[in-house]
Amino acid sequence: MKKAFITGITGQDGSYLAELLLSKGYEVHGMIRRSSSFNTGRIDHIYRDPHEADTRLFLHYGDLNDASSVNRLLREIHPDEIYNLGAQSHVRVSFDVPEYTGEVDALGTVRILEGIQEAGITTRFYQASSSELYGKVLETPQKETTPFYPRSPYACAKAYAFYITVNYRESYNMFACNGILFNHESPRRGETFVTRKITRAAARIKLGLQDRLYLGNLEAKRDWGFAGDYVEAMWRMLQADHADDYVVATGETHSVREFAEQVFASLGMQLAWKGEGEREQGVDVKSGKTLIEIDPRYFRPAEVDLLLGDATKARRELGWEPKTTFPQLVKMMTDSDLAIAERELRADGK
Ligand code: NDP
Ligand code: GDR
Repeated sequence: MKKAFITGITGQDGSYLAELLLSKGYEVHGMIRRSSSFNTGRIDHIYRDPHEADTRLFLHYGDLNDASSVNRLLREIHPDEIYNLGAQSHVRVSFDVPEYTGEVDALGTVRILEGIQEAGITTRFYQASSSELYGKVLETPQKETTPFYPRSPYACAKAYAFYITVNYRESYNMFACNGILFNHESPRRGETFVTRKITRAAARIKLGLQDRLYLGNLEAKRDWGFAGDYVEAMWRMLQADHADDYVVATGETHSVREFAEQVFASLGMQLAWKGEGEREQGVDVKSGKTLIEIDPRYFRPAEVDLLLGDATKARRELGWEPKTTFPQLVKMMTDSDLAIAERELRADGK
């Protein structure tokens, strides 16, 4: 039985990847952080009591900021595959906590790579690299050969992680890959990322639980895919004959404005836009009510305007293709948040 070790198992991608690896017969070990409140909500449905005979999912306390915990887990688990998904993953927040973001996202990566060396284990390593590396657009669509131009402390930290992964591959002949993943979303997406923020707010507005949604830059364009499809690409990278770096994307781009329009329309609210800049508002055509307002606090000191990925290499060499279309993704997330809002309404006794 193959053993996998996942950092960031409690996050969006970690939960889908753990499901995928368990379905393929792996024994899965995940690093979790001590938290004052429960942080395992995304994996509770696959977790079994460790005393049960056929348990294959094991959780271990650790932290990417704590090299001794990383080293201990690598020595004890001896994984065949390591997926480094753990990160302070919010781009806007990285401007507030730049040093911490560097500690976890950049140095956390070298802690694992060095831990592999120290433990003397042979393993395959996946690094969660990001389309944020492309930042300021130098070429469209972006592919593996497009130069990087990071635009946030998050992206700068991920640039270090990208290059240190390449460096350990070249220096020590380690099987280490970077997946340069474009934005991917799901009903399990964190509530402060823009897609989930929109689907959650639109569902709550529809049911009268909330009046308004406050957003930042509506013009930013992203290549949005489904997280469930993207974890398959991570796994395929580690099954390949040789280690390499791959772009994973859908090849379609949409603006934040367009995403919002589609979500609200799917709930029967057609948006019309009034005003300009920070005064712009999204108004429901039927009722005339203002549903969306701009709040400058959500603007970033430096923005990434346009992301559009070319995943030809992943298709050609890994046989990977996205399965979920943009309208399917919008529907999946909106339906899920509507069901959550309905439960909230019932719990309120309204
Ligand atoms: P999430 O924010 O949903 O999950 C991040 C995970 O990292 C959580 O499990 C979190 O734990 C864990 N974590 C945070 N800090 C630490 C730490 N100090 N030590 C150990 N674990 C830590 O991110 P996603 O699932 O969306 O993304 C997974 C990875 O892929 C991240 O590295 C992200 O930067 C990268 N990425 C994501 C993309 C996307 O569109 N989703 C695109 C490209 C790259 P806790 O639950 O306790 O907070
Ligand atoms: P991103 O995702 O920064 O691309 O990083 P996010 O959903 O946070 O932002 C996407 C775009 O939407 C604009 N935006 C807003 N964003 C947020 N969060 N909240 C708002 O209210 C809002 N209004 C407009 C942003 O300015 C931005 O242009 C994600 C993360 O998962 C990273 O970890 C990952 O590496 C990249 O995707 C690829």
